Amino acid sequence: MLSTLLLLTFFLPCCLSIPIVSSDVLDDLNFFKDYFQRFFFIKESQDYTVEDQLRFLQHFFKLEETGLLDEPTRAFIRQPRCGIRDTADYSLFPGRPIITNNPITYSLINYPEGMKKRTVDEVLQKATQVWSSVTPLEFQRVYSLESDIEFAFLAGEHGDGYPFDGEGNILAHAFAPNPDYQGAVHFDSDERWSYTNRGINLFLVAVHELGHALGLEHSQDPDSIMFPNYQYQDPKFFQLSNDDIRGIQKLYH
Ligand code: TQI
Ligand code: CA
Ligand code: ZN
Ligand code: ZN
Repeated sequence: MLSTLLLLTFFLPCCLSIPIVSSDVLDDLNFFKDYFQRFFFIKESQDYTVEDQLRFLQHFFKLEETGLLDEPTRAFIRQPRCGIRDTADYSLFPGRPIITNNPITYSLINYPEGMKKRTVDEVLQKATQVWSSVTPLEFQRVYSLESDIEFAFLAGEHGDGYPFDGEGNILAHAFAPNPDYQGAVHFDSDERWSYTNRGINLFLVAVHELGHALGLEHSQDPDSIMFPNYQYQDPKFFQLSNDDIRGIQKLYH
């Protein structure tokens, strides 16, 4: 029976790349069971003991056949399959540029209309905390022109070749890390910025743009803050997706 299955699985394309449930959520054993079912498509895999399943997988991948969820097996099932595709949806800029200073300093050039200065200050601080909470990074607000990341609210043509476009459409942009230039996050000052669901939520956009400024490109994961679509969610309950965390930790660990 096992050999029939082996044959079947051999004819399956190597990289079906079925997303695996987040490893953090499941313990190793559940992770393995889930992996086995998804990878081998055996509906009746409940009929086999876990030990049989383990031996089967170990045989298939030429690991030592212990029937135990030992370290080599654990490491194996957690690695990206086929070496082609990660389970990740995030992407990085070419050459993987990062900001090498830590703490990273940031400055704020001006404030938007319609929001209290204190709220804006707090929003930016909260946005930096989102990224510092999952990395060794620290952020420090400075009141000088020399900072690693400069935040500003600007309208229309503003001197960097990427003009803003009035209310709507482009909301903001950020420059990928570059050792030769100061990092920057520009917000279109023609948007109605807010800390609520009215207008455009500054916090959500700031988290997204900081992601760019730190080296993340867009993600294909709809739950990611780096997904290229503005979707309001309550900042109070905001959480990075696992994909965001994997992406930023790839750059800063
Ligand atoms: N601004 C784009 C953005 O930041 C500009 C941009 C497109 C960009 N591709 C980029 C910047 C690659 C750096 C690297 O995505 S935007 C959203 C979202 C925008 C969009 O105004 O369209 C957010 C700004 F995700 F909601 F669509 C912020 Cl959060
Ligand atoms: Ca705009
Ligand atoms: Zn700009
Ligand atoms: Zn973006």
